[in-house]
Amino acid sequence: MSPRLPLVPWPAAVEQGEGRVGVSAVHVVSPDPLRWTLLAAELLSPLGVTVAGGGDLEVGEWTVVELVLRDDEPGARPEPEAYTLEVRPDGVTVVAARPVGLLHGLRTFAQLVTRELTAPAVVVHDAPRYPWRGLTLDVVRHWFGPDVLRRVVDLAGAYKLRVLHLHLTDDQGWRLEIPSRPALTAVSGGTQVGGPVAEGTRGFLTAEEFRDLQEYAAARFVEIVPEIDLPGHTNAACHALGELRPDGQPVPAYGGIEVGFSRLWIDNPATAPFVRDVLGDVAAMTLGPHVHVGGDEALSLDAPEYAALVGLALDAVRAAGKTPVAWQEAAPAAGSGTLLQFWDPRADAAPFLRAAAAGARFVMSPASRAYCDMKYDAAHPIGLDWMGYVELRDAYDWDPETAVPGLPADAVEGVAAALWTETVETPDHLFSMLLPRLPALAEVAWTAAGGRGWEGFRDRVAAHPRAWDAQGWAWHPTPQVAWARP
Ligand code: TNX
Repeated sequence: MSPRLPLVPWPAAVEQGEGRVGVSAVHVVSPDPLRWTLLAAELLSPLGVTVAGGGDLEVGEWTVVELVLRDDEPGARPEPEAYTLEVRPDGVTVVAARPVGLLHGLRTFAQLVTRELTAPAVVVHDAPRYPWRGLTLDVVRHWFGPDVLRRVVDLAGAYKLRVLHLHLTDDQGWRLEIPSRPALTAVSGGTQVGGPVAEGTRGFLTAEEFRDLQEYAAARFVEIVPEIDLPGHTNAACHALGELRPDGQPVPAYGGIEVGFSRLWIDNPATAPFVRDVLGDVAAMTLGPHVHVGGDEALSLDAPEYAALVGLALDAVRAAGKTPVAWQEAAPAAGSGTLLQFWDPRADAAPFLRAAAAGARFVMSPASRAYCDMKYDAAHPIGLDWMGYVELRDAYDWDPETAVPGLPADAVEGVAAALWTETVETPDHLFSMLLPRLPALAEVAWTAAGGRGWEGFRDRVAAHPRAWDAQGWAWHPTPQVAWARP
């Protein structure tokens, strides 16, 4: 172990070498120079590195960063995201079987660049523990538009996350244009907690903006997973479409932060066409393989009606050719090919064990660890505290395999941080709730339990604010870390 290198998440294997390389100007040599030079510049220019690529190799001051795709390497790791990064006094090489591995290698390299624009000689062999490494972001309670969402993709990517799950519908608003039900955004697109969204903002993603955002994310190997939350959390839908109500009358808009009061009705003839059309439209607009159907906190439904409505949603997603994801409450309706997102550790585990036995897999977001909307401590001005406080060490010091007692380890698909935005009103609020907890959760998801530890993480993350400041990402200086001087 080389605890001095400020790498987060900590790699599978690190061998420190002799000497350093100067990286004030690098020339990227790669299979697709335009694409890789731009990606390298995005990571390295904010640190002060000059990045060039393509054309004839320049001599002199330029350090070569060579990216090599080698899918036939004998003895290559079978893991699809694996990479090898070699930093030598005479240059830098990343080798990977797939493009995502090349980008991971570049991201690791970027974390080695010092203020003096050098990097230490090192060989890193790396691959993640879990494939699902995600962030769940609520853009309903407070609206964050495409520009902020692209910055969130950059942050997620910097810590090698693969999934940005957007919570797009809730009681307070509807944030994605739906071709078959334009009233959803026409009526409920501009409301949020406390009233209307900021003047001059639309309050939702058009189909085109959603596509552009997914393409931006996909170019950085991040999948956008849209969530349409059913059958609870549906006040905005029932505000836009009175037909969803038993009396056919639309409900008023809702700007508070209570949960559990809104719902759909299985015996209303408008319900099934609504669920099928909306999820069919969303699936058709989604580039990635997953669609999240919510299913949480439907507190005013009895179990049979809840199961029928969730079953309808899961079937609609499957019929549209996607893999459904749902919150843990959907466990009784979930089987093989369904992903369940665990969030409330107070719940009885028995339904989760049955769902796992039926073939469901789990994304771990226990609120006591992964909820970045909990306050860091009692004095923190932003956040909720219904699950207590989540200090940095709480976010770090846990194992996804034991999050649900009795769940088989091989039922764990991965880990997702979550940021609900009832009290998160500005981009600075948003980033400072994620930093530094998101890097902690990214390491939980990436690094094997035996390969990491709190003291090491605490010391490594201390050097990261230089990159956060360079990107303009606000962060919370928790006293649990001796932050490097600015
Ligand atoms: C629970 S977590 C919710 C959200 C709230 C969050 C606040 C989950 C699946 N549902 O509706 O925003 O708590 O922490």
